[in-house]
Amino acid sequence: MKLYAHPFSSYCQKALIALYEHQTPFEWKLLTFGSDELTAEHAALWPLQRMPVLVDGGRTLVETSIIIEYLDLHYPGPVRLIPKDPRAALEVRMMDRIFDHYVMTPMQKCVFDALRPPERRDPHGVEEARTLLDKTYAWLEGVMAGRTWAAGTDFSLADCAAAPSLFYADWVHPIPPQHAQLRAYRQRLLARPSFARAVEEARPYRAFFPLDAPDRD
Ligand SMILES: N[C@@H](CCC(=O)N[C@@H](CS)C(=O)NCC(=O)O)C(=O)O
Repeated sequence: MKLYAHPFSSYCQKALIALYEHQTPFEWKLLTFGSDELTAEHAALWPLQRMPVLVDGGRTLVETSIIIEYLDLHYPGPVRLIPKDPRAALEVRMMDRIFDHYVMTPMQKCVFDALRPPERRDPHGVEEARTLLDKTYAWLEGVMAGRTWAAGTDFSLADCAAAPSLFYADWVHPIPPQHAQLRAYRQRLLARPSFARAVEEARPYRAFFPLDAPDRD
């Protein structure tokens, strides 16, 4: 299997966590500035040019949630990321969607806005993104009060989505101290070996973060 990805990308980390949890070997196709040949391969595989893309033999997979479903189905490892019980799987998929749409998306809005030239920034959109993060943090605080992992007692697809989204969201819009449950969950994610490995692999790229990367984590 080949993974077209970059270690500092939040969605790439989501897929990497699954690969590391499953202990699935794969070949890195590192998409960096100047990797013109790989960039062209990536664009040919996925014209929308979003990362990551997984290639397994003749099959091309895009969208991290689907990539992780595919890995769980075809390369199951010691940890099952989608529960066998369809009712439990529904909760996992719901939490995965919530982290992607309501944490990852507003977090990316703040980051990508900071990459724009000053005259092309969108302060209103960024303010909306920050308001959405506040609402999501408050909701998650209540949900995580009774849970170890995003969907309950077992680590799952939802935690693969939660880890990079909360990691970077806390950098751009800190989780307030009163949300102790959510902050503790973020710390549990950071201590999980699969995510800790992804964070370490991304550390050399922190200088590229367009907002201040805090000197922690
Ligand atoms: N829904 C997609 C999102 C992928 C995505 O947005 N990836 C970002 C990197 S974190 C990307 O490729 N951005 C490039 C761009 O927006 O042009 C997934 O789950 O894979």
